[in-house]
Amino acid sequence: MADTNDKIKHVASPLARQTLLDGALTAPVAGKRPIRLLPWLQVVKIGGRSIMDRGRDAILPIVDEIRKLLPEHRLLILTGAGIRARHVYGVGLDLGLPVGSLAPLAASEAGQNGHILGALLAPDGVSYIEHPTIASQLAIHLSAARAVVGSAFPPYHHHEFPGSRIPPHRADTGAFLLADALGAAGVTIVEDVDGVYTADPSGPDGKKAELLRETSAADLAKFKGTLPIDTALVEVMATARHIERVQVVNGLVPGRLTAALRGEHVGTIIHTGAHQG
Ligand code: GWN
Ligand code: ATP
Repeated sequence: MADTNDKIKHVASPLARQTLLDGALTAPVAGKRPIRLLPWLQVVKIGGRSIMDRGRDAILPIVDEIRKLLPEHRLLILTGAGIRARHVYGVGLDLGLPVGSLAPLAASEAGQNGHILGALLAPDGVSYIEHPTIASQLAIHLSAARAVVGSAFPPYHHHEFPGSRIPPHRADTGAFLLADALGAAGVTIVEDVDGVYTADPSGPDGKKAELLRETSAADLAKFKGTLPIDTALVEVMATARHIERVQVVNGLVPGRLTAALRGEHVGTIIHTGAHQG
């Protein structure tokens, strides 16, 4: 057989001759900030339990607010899972299902909530788009419409981390991961509380709970007690590449989402680990 090696061109690759496990070796190549793919995009996460489960009283005012925001912003609206996911967790856990089986079951409710919101915004040219479409055709859809709706739940499916029985990467985490990967302009998390409090305002110590107007992922990592956002989001925010802050706002108060998207401080601002420069 003829020796063809001398005809093969060498392709120079800076990472070809070293392990990818040594950060010191990869840093000169991989240490740079990634480009912002959609720097004009605003990501809005709508709570599943906190907003969608409340039905028309909570959903219709938000739909109205989003409709009015369309001329001003280009939006990726992502919905969370709510009560139906909690029910499926209950049934699945009782049966002993692993976390990797529960993750897609819960995720499907986030998608259902997105389909509901997408249907209500259809007269304004807004549609629900699927996870694979978000992954590969978001830009073209946002060229055709001012906003699209999708599921906030990240599709970890059977790859979900087995550290806990309830899937740790839920809708808040999924919305943030997407926004950071896209280099979006901002992330707003819409809940049924004014922001992050020192304790759950609906819990036993609710009367004493104080609103934290401003906090950081580093401080929340040390926070004792419950939060209105996924714990995994706090971890992910620490290593963010683009998104420097997230605002948690009350979607039951008309105008709060609009104000937040205009850059006003109307909820809790959480500073991430990402820095400009
Ligand atoms: O089904 O409501 O997308 O956008 O995580 O996967 O569990 O899927 O397993 O394109 O790919 O239920 O079918 O469902 O919510 O996630 O979608 O209607 O493969 O449009 O088929 O990454 O929507 O769904 O639940 O988001 O969050 O067909 Mo649904 Mo979800 Mo639709 Mo999607 Mo999962 Mo797909 Mo997927 Mo699955
Ligand atoms: P999903 O979209 O995953 O369903 P969600 O965003 O709709 O979630 P929850 O997970 O229910 O909403 O989180 C919001 C709730 O968190 C609030 O209604 C509040 O009672 C509760 N909560 C717990 N701890 C705190 C806290 N420290 N500060 C504010 N709210 C808190």
